[in-house]
Amino acid sequence: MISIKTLGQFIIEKQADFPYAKGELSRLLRDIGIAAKIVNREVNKAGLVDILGTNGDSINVFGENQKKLDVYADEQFISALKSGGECCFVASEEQEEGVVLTDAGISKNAKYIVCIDPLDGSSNIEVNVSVGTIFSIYRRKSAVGEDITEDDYLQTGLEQVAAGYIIYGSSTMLVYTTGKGVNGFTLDPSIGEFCLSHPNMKIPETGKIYSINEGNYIKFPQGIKNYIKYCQEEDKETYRPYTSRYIGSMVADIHRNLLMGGVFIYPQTAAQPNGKLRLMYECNPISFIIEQAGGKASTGGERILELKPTELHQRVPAIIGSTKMVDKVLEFLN
Ligand code: P6P
Repeated sequence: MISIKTLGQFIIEKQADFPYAKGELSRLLRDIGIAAKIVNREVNKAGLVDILGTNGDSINVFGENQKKLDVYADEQFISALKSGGECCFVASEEQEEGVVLTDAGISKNAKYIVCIDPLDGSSNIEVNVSVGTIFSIYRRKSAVGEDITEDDYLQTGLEQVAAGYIIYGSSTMLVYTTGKGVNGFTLDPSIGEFCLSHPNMKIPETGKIYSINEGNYIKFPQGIKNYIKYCQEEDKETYRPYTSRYIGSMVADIHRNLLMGGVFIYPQTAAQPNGKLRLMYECNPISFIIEQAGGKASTGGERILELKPTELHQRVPAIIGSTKMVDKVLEFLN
């Protein structure tokens, strides 16, 4: 008889890892899990109901047409965090400014900050390709009752209390870390619970998959061009040529590389000197997870988790994955 361990049971069990924990982080993770199940329900039937297409003429902070599911996912996560009462401030890709929740009464004593990309890769929804949610959790610096300041939500990735992603794919999984390893849970729709399916996830120290949008090849720094050529050379000893796999949905590319080994690269270009991916709710949480799984995450110049953020929606170049593959990319860059 296989024993099922639900996300809720696991969170409570692991609460013992934090001697001073009073359950707030456990409840916060539970709230995120609830919103994930609601978003999953809509993502899974996106083709069936009028929830595709853009949300009227509303655009997000980057001038991109917000798809209805982007807006829906944003609303669901913020609503779950507000009603859960453990989060005092949410920074979302879909919101130009952060959302203060302490005015919502029950959250006035909340001590956690959440940075979230509610539905990353949403342009893939209409073609039925996996999309994801990425979240990062910090402890507020200011005292309960004080106003939320930039110091609360512009913290380095090293200060994350927890981070995770949900991948809405052939199955829906929630993968998260609290700094004591990485664990993956698969949603069992028949009981509506995320069940532990991938305990203590570790990324292979090397691999044979490189993930990069080679359509941008001519704009890449020379070191990245040289690395791509390196991946394509014949060399039995290092299992080259590698396989190129790029979905265009960060959570899906990262999840595959976490399981099989590989390196995901979104470098800077002349047009995008800081790359495309956002630090606070894409690269920091993913880097925390990958480092906790034994991998590496660099901008090409420095460790992503050590970056001191200056803006909520700032972008950073990203080289994330199996340690030996990231090191090889850094060799070509430096
Ligand atoms: P490109 C999706 O829009 C996203 O933010 C990530 O999920 C993904 O890795 C990247 O952008 C894809 O960008 O420029 O290759 O289409």
